[in-house]
Amino acid sequence: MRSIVVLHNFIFLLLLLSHLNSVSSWKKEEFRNCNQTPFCKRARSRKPQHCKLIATDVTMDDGDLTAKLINPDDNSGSNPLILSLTVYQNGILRMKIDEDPSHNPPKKRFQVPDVILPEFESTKLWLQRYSIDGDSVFVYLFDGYEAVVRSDPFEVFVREQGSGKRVLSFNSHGLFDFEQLLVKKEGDDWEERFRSHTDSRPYGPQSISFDVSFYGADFVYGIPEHATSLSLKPTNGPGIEESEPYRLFNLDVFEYLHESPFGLYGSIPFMLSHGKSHGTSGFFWLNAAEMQIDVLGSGWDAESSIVLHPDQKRIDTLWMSEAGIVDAFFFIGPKPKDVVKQYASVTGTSALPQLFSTGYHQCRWNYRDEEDVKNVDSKFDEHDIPYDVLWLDIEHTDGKRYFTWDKVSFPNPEEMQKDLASRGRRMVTIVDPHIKRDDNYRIHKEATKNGYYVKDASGKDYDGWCWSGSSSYPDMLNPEIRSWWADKFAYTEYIGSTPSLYIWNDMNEPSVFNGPEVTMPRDALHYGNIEHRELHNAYGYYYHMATSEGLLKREGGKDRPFVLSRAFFPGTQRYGTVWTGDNTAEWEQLRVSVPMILTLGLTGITFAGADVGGFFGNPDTELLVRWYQVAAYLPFFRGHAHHDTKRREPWLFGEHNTELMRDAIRVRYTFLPYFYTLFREANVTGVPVARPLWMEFPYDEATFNNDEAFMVGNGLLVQGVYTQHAKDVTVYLPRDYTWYELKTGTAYKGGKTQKMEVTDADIPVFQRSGTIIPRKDRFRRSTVQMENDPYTLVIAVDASGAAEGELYIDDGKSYEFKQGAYIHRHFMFSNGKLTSANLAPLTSFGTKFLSDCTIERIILLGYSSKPKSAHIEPSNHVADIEFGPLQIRSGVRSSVLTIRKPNVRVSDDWTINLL
Ligand code: NBV
Repeated sequence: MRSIVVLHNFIFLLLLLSHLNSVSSWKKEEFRNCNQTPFCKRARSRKPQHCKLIATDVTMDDGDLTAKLINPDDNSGSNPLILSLTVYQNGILRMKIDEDPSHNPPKKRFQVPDVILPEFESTKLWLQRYSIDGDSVFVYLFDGYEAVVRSDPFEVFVREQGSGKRVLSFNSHGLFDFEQLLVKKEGDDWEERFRSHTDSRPYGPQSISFDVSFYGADFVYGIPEHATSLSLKPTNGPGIEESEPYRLFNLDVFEYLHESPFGLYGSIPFMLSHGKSHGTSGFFWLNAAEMQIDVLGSGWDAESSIVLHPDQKRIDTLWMSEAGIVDAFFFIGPKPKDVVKQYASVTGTSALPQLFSTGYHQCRWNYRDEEDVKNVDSKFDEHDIPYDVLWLDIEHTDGKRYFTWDKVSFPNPEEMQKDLASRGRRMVTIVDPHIKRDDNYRIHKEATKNGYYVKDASGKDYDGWCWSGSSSYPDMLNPEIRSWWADKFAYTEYIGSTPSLYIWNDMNEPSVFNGPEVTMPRDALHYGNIEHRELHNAYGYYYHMATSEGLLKREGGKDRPFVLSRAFFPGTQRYGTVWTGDNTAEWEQLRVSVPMILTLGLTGITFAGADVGGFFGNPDTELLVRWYQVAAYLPFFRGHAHHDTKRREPWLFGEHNTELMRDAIRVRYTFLPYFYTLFREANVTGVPVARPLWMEFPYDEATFNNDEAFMVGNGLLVQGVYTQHAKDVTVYLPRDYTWYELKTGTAYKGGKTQKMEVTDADIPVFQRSGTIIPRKDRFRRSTVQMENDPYTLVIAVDASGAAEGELYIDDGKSYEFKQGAYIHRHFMFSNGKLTSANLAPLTSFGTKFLSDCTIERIILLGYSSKPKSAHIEPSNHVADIEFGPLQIRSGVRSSVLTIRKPNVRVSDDWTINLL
């Protein structure tokens, strides 16, 4: 027995060392490429017109249109497939293709539950009419759009009625293929081997693949998570050598590259296209198995005889998945925001975060002990740097048994949290899904006794290696197990936790050090006899969901959860925040963090960020400062570092650099009212906080491919600086607007690419003409201290002298906003008159949110008249006007027109007349 334990420990040490070896970079050989992945290789080798299916037997069933897909020339006895089309409000077409249950397939293929919103299902339009013309069936979709199912060859497309212009199409190139489940007969060998691992594949090959075409598209975007550009480069076609498809397979990738189509920690099979002629459209495939997606370069089909609407520009793509069913959604747009809203109507909008979590977070692997925590916390105050949350990584636990504390380093966790809370700060601890197989560990005992673990192919509790050594993984697909897990966050269960403690879920791909590709074997088994291969990409989603539900439960549903997750899937936005995992302290990684976060926003997950400074390695000071300056404008803002790196808290690099980092963080706090208003917009509509330029300027081609700059809401344009010793940067300011540089108020005409000087003090940020942005300019220690601070409004007028903006305020933590307890104002400026009008519904029921906050300053940019005073109604008060400082940063002074102390309340209706 003892020798087994010693051997185990030895193996564990080896595995750990191989995982910790930070000098080696990305281990290519640990992960399968397409050629080593039989379903991908097969799909990629198929030629256009491979599919011989025709659609027949069209009927109406339950308000849906159904048809059979059969191959009339096939005598092998293969079964028909069932196709169904459903139409939902706002022009959303859903298409499912699955095996025909009446032919008794060996089991039901996995269809991912718990992602599609029930509210969405209820927007289904009950199809009553369709028309058949020759070979095609027509279904009315939406104002001016229809869906068409062509029988032979089988094809589905969406097009404009009348003009016949196509928007999206499926199987136009005949690459559709659907491998049906098989019953094993003697002699069948379906095993797949990769390195030392064997996948038993008990149902044989079960992959699905098809082509999707986006019409009028100049670029395609989306399908995170990859470290790559915002617009997706072609991966296959003439002149593209040795390319890999974009892989969607949630993996713990050690030291990922800054430019690669390989899969990272999360997967969202949702692609958007944008172009000058159609605008924007989207395609989403709800499927949790490994997926590979090719963007096909023009000319990829040169040898094919199919001539597909040559008058319309188009991007073709190939979608391949190892298992599951076709459950696909077509979004017609036609504007960028329409597509993200359509996607959000299916999978949900992002949860409204607590205000504190929109501030700055300080993390490190690890803050060693309570003393360390105290010191770091007090240094922030000493250096006048605001921050809201201090994080504890895996070393805070008793031997990586989550929900416990290392008794030597953290003897008084409650006191520690209360001490932070006394200054309005929160703490986050890590809770990973690998459960230590230790008979004295309560969680393990309960999970074993109740049969709550994922099973291996033989039916035993799956046992893999992770931080905690030999570990098992709760089967989060099962709602009962999720509920059990959620209960673990009760204060009486998670001893040492307090209401100011929130959670971080790491390693939930799931990461298994000794598993194939550092994850769980595909033939492991979940609740309902679902194979891990069918569920893989959603495991982390269910884990995140259960944790988030735990935080909700512990406060009786009153406190909004904050849970950061590394793995993600469609719907994750409803449960929490995501970060881009283990990046590296390199300039190129700072650069790629921007398109990665923008892509997450486009695909639903707006509350996302990257480790500031880079997780692996030591950033040089300049890189660290630039990273703060860029990340201050991205939705989730957290500094984090690997334990092998040098300490890098903002005060460790000399007074000048401390000042630069302080400024960057303070600017973020200044804009928190604006960020929070945008988070509210994201919560209501699905439109992200950080947006690619083309989302705001969809007609301006110069923006389509730009991923070095981004918009925060519709008002701020942020241009990152991604090179060392930069003296200037090239900035494109979208046309038709004037842009006001944030710190100086200098105006620039849009429509031009220009070189702008930069210093180490900041990166170029501009406010767009026509917008009003709310700020809080007084510097405090954290969001809590800012609560009663007065606001500043910055008005940047457009060519007609007008501007508008919004401000949303609530208690920042509870769900009372759902009962109408919030303030939502609309500010309008025109003809020298600023009005504040209510946007919140006037409810006579529910609670009200009250605020005594006032507006202490109004800054006008680009206003050419020279008024002498500001007359306020209804109070009749007169406020002074002066040419005052543009107070965004200590030391910077620039004269702009300022209305001083209007002192109007944010909750009231008022008008200010400039006279
Ligand atoms: O828990 C330790 C780290 C964590 O700091 C990091 O943020 C995660 O992405 N974790 C990964 C596990 C080990 C990484 C080498």
